[in-house]
Amino acid sequence: MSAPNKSYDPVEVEALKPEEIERMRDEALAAFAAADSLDALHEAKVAHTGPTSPLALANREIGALPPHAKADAGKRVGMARGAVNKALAARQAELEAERDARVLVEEAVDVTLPYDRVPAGARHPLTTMMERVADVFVAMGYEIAEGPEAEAEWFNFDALNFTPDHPARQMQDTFFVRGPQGDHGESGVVLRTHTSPVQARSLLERKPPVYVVCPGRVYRTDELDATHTPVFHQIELLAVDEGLTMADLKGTLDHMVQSLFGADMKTRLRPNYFPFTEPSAEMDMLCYVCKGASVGNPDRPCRTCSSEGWIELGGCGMVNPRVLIACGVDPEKYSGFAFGFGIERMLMFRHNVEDMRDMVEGDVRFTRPFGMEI
Ligand code: FA5
Repeated sequence: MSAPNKSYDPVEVEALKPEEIERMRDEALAAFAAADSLDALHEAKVAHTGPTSPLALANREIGALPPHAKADAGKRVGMARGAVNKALAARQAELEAERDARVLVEEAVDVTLPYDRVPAGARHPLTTMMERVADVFVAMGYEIAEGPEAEAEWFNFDALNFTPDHPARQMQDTFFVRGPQGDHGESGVVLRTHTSPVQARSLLERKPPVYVVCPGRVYRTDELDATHTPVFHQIELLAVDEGLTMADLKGTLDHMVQSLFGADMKTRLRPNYFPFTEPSAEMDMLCYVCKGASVGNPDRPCRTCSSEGWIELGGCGMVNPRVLIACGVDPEKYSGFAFGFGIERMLMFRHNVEDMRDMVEGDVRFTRPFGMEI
């Protein structure tokens, strides 16, 4: 900044000459008018109104003027700066309005366009049902156990006390993959006909106490019809510990149906035969729709249980001591219970599915109503 100048002549201070101030003002106005974007306007603003702009520098010169000249120069520079700021604000408003109008056009959403027709996937109800059942037992401390679907005949039959001439081994039930091999009769291979071989695998892999639940796919040479499929799913449960009795089995079954179908549910057992359990039973659960009220009551027929009041679930029983021995478990010390049932059948009565074929044909119109449950 110049030192105070007693013999001041404004004309001599170049930066404060009227025509010089006008030139600075006009240059600023022209730069603002030429700015075609907010970024360009910002650059022009810094150049023409910033601390090192010509008008700001001229303004500083005023301070060095003698008092009588200050007012005149100050007025000139002030008017020029006022005009520049006004033009800047006007151009800023103009460019912002242009930007807003452009954004409205560019980001417009046509709400009449068809929605995205690629639906998010959902899991098959058989999968979610199997997990739901398994979760009941995982919550009680059971472990999930697995076994192969192409299973050694020994695990599928022999270890489970199926005698060599048991009808279940015959071709009408079992898909045989490979017959016995070699001179020592190495076990043949079958597609497992039930999840029970996982009982034997679990007992050989673990030391008692054993508490496992095994969901899985099984195969039988059944024709595909409304109530059968050659590939279906079972869930198996095995508990082996000291002092387990049929009462533990019954309590576990009751807990399962109460968890899945409601607190007022119960089960009943009917005598049956399985080679790997002794005694064995068929397990039924109370019909969760009519709760037995349809029995002998023609005015209140129930489609779910055919007015029988009970729905058949599957098989169960106390683990046969011969199975424990085959798997190296001392039957004098340990006892166990097991049960197994079909998931397709459970899905059928739980959701009133009339034809099992709907579950395997892969039509999304069947699975969609089950929703996005995960
Ligand atoms: C068994 O498979 C025994 N392993 C169950 C068991 C486990 C008993 C543990 C004792 C202790 P079963 O052959 O009855 O039992 O079959 C069990 C269930 O599988 C049936 O109740 C039925 O729900 C289902 N099931 C059988 N065959 C088919 C099929 N072709 N299609 C769909 N589900 C089937």
